[in-house]
Amino acid sequence: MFRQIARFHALASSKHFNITSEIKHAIANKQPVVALESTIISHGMPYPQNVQTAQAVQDIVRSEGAIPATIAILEGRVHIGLEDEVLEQLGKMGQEAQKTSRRDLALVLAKKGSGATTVASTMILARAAGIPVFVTGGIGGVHRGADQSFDISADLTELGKTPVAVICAGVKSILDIEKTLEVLETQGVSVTTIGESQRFPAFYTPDSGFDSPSRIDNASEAADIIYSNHMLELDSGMVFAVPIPKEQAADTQAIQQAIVTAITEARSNGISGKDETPFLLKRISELTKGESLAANIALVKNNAKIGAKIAVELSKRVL
Ligand code: PSU
Ligand code: MN
Repeated sequence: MFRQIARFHALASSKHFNITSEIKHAIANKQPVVALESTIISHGMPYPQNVQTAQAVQDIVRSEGAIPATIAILEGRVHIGLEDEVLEQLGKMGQEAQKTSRRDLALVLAKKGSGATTVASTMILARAAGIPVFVTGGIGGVHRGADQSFDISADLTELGKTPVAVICAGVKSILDIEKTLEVLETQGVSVTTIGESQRFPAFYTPDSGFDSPSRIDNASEAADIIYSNHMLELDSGMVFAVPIPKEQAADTQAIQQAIVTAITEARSNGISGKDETPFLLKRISELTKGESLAANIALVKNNAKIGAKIAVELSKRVL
């Protein structure tokens, strides 16, 4: 008998979780639900575009027939599904909110704190709640210069051990994409580009210059792969990379230039660790006069559309 993954684990039924009744009902009835992270709201984009984008993403998920489940930690409780006021609050807090990855989860909960969840921690909490599909903008990866700094995102190791499918626009070229793909292979994470191109996308732009380990045409094939992963009880995550549509992609040269400048600034200002990704995103947006932000918003919406379709397809297969 296949493991039933679209179900609450004991943890999610505890007092530490606050799951909206709509989401609870959907999971219990094996209806499609899409998990969404909150660091992208607090640290990934400026206010008010962050809140507007989060809301638009939720609407897109609904229009495709799935239920959005945005995840964050509020006053020591895990919230799955956020009220509009809470989303607004989180968006306004911006970088004041605590960026909460795997290592931070226990601390934030124990101190009854609040925090925005990263890809890694959103995967952990989505899994506990029985949500197998998660949409975001981009995942963390191996930072450039990691041979010296050892800065490799906890997203990658989480993908190696938590069975949630992450739909993203690839990995930003502020990171070392080639090494990121290598680490994902080491972690046993299946990486698949959805669409015509064999290339793994680079977030703001559709082609990173590196081939994706595999390629499929549509959401239905993605659901087949997720289903097989669960059937085999591999317990590892999956990356589905959706290239940003060409019309919405940023100008490659302008982005490259901005990335080089932003990385140089980060180094000379001693910015590293968990502060590096938010700093780079903000500076690249400033340096490209909002062009990167526009691309970021467009790609998240595009991912939401495909991710919701995947959740709908997956719900047709018995989980
Ligand atoms: N990439 C983006 N936007 C983001 C992030 C990554 O384009 O907001 C966030 C995600 O929450 C991701 C985290 O999980 O940054 C990775 O941070 P780090 O590199 O510190 O692990
Ligand atoms: Mn890091």
